[in-house]
Formats: sequence, structure tokens, C-alpha cells
Amino acid sequence: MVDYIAFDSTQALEYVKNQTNFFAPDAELTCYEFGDGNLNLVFRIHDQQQHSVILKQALPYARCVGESWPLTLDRARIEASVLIRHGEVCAQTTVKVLHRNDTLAITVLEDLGHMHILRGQLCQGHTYPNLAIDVADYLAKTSFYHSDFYLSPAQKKALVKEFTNPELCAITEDLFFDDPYHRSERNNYPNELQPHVTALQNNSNLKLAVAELKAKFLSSPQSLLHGDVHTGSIFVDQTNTKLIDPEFGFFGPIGFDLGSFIGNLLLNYCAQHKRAVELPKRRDLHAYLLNSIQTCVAQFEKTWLQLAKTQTRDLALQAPGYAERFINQVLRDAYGFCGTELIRRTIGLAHVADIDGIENLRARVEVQQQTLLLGEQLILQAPQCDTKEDLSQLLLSLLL
Ligand code: SR1
Ligand code: MG
Repeated sequence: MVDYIAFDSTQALEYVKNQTNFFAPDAELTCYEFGDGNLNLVFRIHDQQQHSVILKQALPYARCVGESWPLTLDRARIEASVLIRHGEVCAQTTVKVLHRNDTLAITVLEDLGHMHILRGQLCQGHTYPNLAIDVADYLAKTSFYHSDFYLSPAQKKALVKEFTNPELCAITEDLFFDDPYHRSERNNYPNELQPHVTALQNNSNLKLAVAELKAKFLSSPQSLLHGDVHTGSIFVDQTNTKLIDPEFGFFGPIGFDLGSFIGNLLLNYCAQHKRAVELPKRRDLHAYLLNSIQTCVAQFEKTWLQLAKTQTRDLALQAPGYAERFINQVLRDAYGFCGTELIRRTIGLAHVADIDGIENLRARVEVQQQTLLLGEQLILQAPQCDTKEDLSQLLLSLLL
């Protein structure tokens, strides 16, 4: 077996040529690296006839920081395995795995180059009619079919073990729940924001609510999550939506993925205030983003309850009213996790282009103040909401 080496473009090309049969033996192949994410190498290999595949390789460290931040290669195994499992229950919205090599930390994937990464598209003001329903469908199906409602206790426990992902979870635990609420060298924000950050870090009620969310993240193996559903992990076009990149996958609280997704839509919503877009266009984008959040939450709840009604295998969990009670708590969790995403993307290590792309410092800081406040209030107030309508009202009141 070949030991791990980090590929350059030539090695990636040779690997696909010699170890797979996606291309004809005499095909003239070209390869280039174009990864711009935080962690991995991403190569595109194509022939002269427009056929192409993506080869993704994990590096033994976090690419965005360098070798000083070592990171397990096992994340490639986790990512390929989550994609395969999620693809089995929601093929339409999961990128296809064509080949894997866990020793080399390689996953070869279908090329979605004809589609676009959602974050960039939202920043440019583009909208996608199927996005909310597709993401809801993905989140409901992947979470239901990997939960105790559907799996036997033995299957579930075996999977929890298989998808134990301590190093990647530790990143989320630190970046979402610790760093923003304490002094940390990894935090990153302009001096102008310091008074707001200090107030946030001195807010003991907020820290209590964040402790509840972190405890839930640490100790609620409800289902097999994607683990990193931000708008950079979603490819879109006018008809399709595809989720990529679940290397942070593990068995965790179901609301985390939904919360991350709506958090990223809200980051874009807030950033639109200061983008150079005309007011009517901004109103349309705001309406689109709000509608997408509400549609996604409602559709997620509807699909989940439908699945629970028809496919729950566990006897006790079939008790009338339990699925509704369960999913109401998932939605409260989602709005809380959404709040932590808003805050960590504003003052933590990993920012979003939606906000960092605002060139004018004063305008950017105004947006950052808004995302901090919104995140804080969602974390504090979501636990008091009984239904999705209450949660939606809470969000609307905070966006006024
Ligand atoms: C060091 S990794 C920083 C962030 O990038 C990933 O996509 C996750 O969101 C993580 O928190
Ligand atoms: Mg990623």
C-alpha cells in the first residue's frame, strides 16, 4: 500500500489516469489545483472532450493556517463515508463519490463545475428558487434516516463509532462555542468592534445559553450530520442543489446543520445592507432570503414529521405527539446554533466573504454589529419559543 503523500497537479493527474477508469487510456488529460477552502487540496482533471472529475485530497494540516495546525487525514474517510450514506437517502442533493482512497486521503467526486457555489452567487444578488426546499429535503432525510427513529439501537451505535470525528469536532467546539466568548488569539475583528465584543464577552446570560448549546453539540448523537452546512458547501443552479464537503460530519444534534444553513443566509441578509445594491433590489433579496429561511424550516419540519409518521421503527418513539415534541426542540436548537454561527463568523477565526467583501470599514463594522446583536438575541430568546411560528416571529422582530 502506498503511504500518504500530498499531491501536486502531475501526481493527481497520474493517479486518476492509472488508478481509475474514468477516462479512455489514450485520453489527453489536464489537471490544475484550485482549492480555496480552509483545509484541503482540490484538483480538476479533464480531457479534451469536456469530461472532468474532481480529486480532493486532505492535507495533514489546516491549509488556511499551515503546518503549525496539524489535522487528521481521517477526515477524508469521514467525508467520503458521509457523502455515500447521505447519497443513499438523498441522491438528488448530494455530490456523487466516484472513487476513494483513505490511505492517500483522496476522494474523487463528480465535477459540479457547471453549477455555482452559493455564497458567491448570493453576494452577487442571484437567487435560486429550489434552494430552500432542496436543503430542507436533504436535512430532513439525512437526519431522519440516521436517527433512533429509524435505525436499530445496534446499527446506530455502530455508526456513532464509525463517525467519531474528534479532531474536526474540536475545531467546531472551539470556534463556535469558546473563542468568540473569550479572549483568543484566533479571534479576528477590527478595533472598532472591540466595545461590542467586550459587552458580548461580559454577558453572563449569553454565556450560559452558549454553554447549553455547546453541551448539546458535545453530547447529543441524534443523527449523522453534515457538520458544516455553510453557503460555501452548497452548489446551485436554477434547478439543482448539491451539498459537498461533509468532513466535519459526526453524530450530533440535528438542529446544528439547519442552524448553520440559516445562519449563513442571515449573514448574507445583513451584508446586503451595505452592498452597493439599489434599494428595490435589496428589498427583493431580503424578501428572498427571509422566505428561503421560512420555507426551509417549514419544509424540514413537514418532511421530518411525515417520515416519522410513516417510517419510525422504534416502538416507544412512535408515541403520539413525540415526533412533534422532538422536532420542536430541534427547531429551537437550530435557531440557537444559527446565533452561534452569526457570532463566530463575525469575530472568530473563519469569516465569510459576504461581510469581509464590504470594502468600506465603517460599513463593514455596522454589519458586524448587526450580526453580533442578531446572533446574541437568537441564542438568548430561541429557547423560549414554542413553535416554528414563534421562532419565525422572533427572527422577524430582530430584523426590523
Ligand atoms: C480551520 S477550519 C475553519 C472553518 O472552515 C470550515 O469550513 C469550518 O466551517 C471551520 O469552522
Ligand atoms: Mg469545507
